Amino acid sequence: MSERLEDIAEAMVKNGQGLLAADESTGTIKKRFDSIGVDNVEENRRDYREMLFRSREAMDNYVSGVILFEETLHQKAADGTPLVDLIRDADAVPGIKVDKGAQPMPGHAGETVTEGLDGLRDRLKGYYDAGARFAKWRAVVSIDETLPTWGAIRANAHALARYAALCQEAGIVPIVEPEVQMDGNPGDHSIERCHQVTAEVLKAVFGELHEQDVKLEGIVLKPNMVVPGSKCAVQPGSEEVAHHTLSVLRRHVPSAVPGIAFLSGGLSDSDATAHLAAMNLQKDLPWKLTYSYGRALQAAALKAWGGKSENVAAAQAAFTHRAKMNSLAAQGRYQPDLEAAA
Ligand code: 5MM
Repeated sequence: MSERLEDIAEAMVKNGQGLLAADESTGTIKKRFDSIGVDNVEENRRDYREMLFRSREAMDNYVSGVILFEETLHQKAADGTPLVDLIRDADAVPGIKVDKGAQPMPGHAGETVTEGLDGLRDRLKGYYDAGARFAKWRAVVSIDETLPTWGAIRANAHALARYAALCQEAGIVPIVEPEVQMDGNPGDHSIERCHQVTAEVLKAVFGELHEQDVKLEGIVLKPNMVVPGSKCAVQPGSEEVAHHTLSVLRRHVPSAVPGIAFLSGGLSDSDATAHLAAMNLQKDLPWKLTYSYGRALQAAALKAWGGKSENVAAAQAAFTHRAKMNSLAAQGRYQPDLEAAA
């Protein structure tokens, strides 16, 4: 594997492949496990993630990299193989979530700022030695009729840029993830409001990246798609989502950025795939458009697994199917009838 930031970033978004976001913190994976009645203990977290990383067809063909939670970066499979080696063996890049979570922002009711900059330079050295070649930091942007405030946008953009600069210094590609929430509170905003807020946020983020001399060729952007809130009465089709999303991205994301890997943000599996496919029908895009999905890649596999070893093959098949559909979407070759055929 090449060590140039540009080459790592290119490898993360290479044609038809995308990222598996498996970096649920211990609290978030508890919610996922609660939904299938599985105890949130280290062994179960290991078994679940090992099951995903041993899905050879998916990992070899559709997954370019995996975002890990710190525990997983250092964890070994049941037979003693480091989980990082399973990822590398599939020619995928191991990555690490380095933020410490979105915390309430003082003086800004209903808004958060992501923490984790203190000591990050030293932590990054350790992550690099453990095999991570990219990192992820997620800023969470609240949205309603009056939020976000400029103060929260600016604080989060500043932190994202400081994180990105530190990553590049350490030889690690930063995934820059500013997430305008789809299923926040109250979550009934229109697609036009999401368009407006996403544009403001990206403008601020790229302004800060520029001011802090972050090399755009060595980042991957992980934004939300431009969609209405999940409780909005009007839910558009994929063509409209693609139109709004591409219009914002074209105005605010420089062409030096090699790739954009969307989050799924609570979209259904099929919507996450269909929206990505609609965008990739455009042929003249300056960046690769792919996926960095957590829920939209894992939900079906999690349900099929249910914590039982006898279900591993079925869960791997479910994961492989979703990864394949999204890979086709990233190439503009997805058709909804492929879902039924499978
Ligand atoms: C996999 O979930 C990630 C970690 O979330 P927590 O820090 O809350 O545990 C999350 O950042 C994820 O990488 C992105 O939101 C994308 O996941 P989705 O499910 O939105 O595609």
